[in-house]
Amino acid sequence: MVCGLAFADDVWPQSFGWPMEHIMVSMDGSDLHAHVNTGPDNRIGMQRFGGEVYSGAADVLTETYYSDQYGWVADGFIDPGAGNSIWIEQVGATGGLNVYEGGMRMMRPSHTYDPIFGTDGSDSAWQWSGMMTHNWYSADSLGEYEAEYRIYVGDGLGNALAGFGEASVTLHFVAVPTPGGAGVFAGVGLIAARRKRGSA
Ligand SMILES: [Cu+2]
Repeated sequence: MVCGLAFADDVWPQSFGWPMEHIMVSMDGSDLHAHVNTGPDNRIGMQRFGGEVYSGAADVLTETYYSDQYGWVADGFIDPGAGNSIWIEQVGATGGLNVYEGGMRMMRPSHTYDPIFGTDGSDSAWQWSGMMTHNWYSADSLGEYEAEYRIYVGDGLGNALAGFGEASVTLHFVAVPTPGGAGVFAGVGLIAARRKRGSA
């Protein structure tokens, strides 16, 4: 039988990081605010699960270090006005950090896994639905990564609208070997070396 979209033996990327780390976005009149509890000293870990091959469009995460722990969440009621949207633009990121569109963590088979935020030539701005969205971050190499965002009110095409405040937030990641796997100590050494170089 060849019909059906999901099969029992489908393999989806793992949502291993708990609790969820929410980027809280709120609107106060015409002003936007964004808040996240992580920083350079408590980064979100990205892990690779060697040998797992992910189904469908999720294959973009196969053999990469990845995480969907960060999620965009509306804190209270957000009303950007009829026809307008909240847009999130990636204004800077460490080279080698890729982002793919996710959604609710329980709905992994329905995520698009489309490249966003400049990944693979995509637009740097992403139209947020306002629903909890956990995008997938991934990298091919161990190390520390950051991504900086501007959150603004735009029209349906992403053009920023005057009269609204903007917000910014920076997300912090570290790609680490999967616990229990070989090479844990080598990985830690590599991360320490990178940090030292970055602070020089
Ligand atoms: Cu969430």
